[in-house]
Amino acid sequence: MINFNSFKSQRVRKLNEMPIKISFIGYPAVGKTTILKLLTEKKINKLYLPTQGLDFKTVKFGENIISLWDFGGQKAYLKMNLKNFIFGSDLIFIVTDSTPQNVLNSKKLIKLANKNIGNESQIIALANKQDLREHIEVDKVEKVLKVKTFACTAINYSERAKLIDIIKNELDKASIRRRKRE
Ligand SMILES: Nc1nc2c(ncn2[C@@H]2O[C@H](COP(=O)(O)OP(=O)(O)O)[C@@H](O)[C@H]2O)c(=O)[nH]1
Ligand SMILES: [Mg+2]
Repeated sequence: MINFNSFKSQRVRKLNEMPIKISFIGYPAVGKTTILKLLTEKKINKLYLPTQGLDFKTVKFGENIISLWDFGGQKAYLKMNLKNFIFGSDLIFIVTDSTPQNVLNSKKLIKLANKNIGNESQIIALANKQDLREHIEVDKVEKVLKVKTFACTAINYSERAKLIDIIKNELDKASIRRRKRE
């Protein structure tokens, strides 16, 4: 069981302020919905149900309300809507399924995201589906994407703690960035 109370002391944002926003961006079927389920629920349905447009979930980490945004879709749709979608994100996760083609395409998403964010947001990548035989190793994915990249296998419930740790660490850094701006 994860102890969300460990987030308590951080007070990244107070409850009456805007919730922390974390966006998950990636092409269809890379695992965004599965990652959100990993963070919010216990049971993961392995059946693939494509997300229409965007999906949104809220979790409470200690005193912090965090909104998780699952934003997928085909290239044209992503391109058109990315700016509005990621607006105000504290963290932006670019999710890739760790196949060569998808990693290259995800690099374009990062470029697009970079054009549309201010210094309030941090872009991080998740190299998902590391369990599959054809996966690219995380350090190679990172070299291509040129943003901090973490390995991930979202269908393994045991990866939940790791993912929560990543988010916790990145939110710490985000709160430092925010304090510096204030
Ligand atoms: N082998 C494997 N399959 C995964 C992993 N993560 C997600 N999937 C599967 O990939 C499919 C698409 O996942 P989904 O989360 O719906 O993708 P989304 O379109 O990005 O939201 C589903 O069948 C998932 O069960 C993973 O780490 N490994
Ligand atoms: Mg989805």
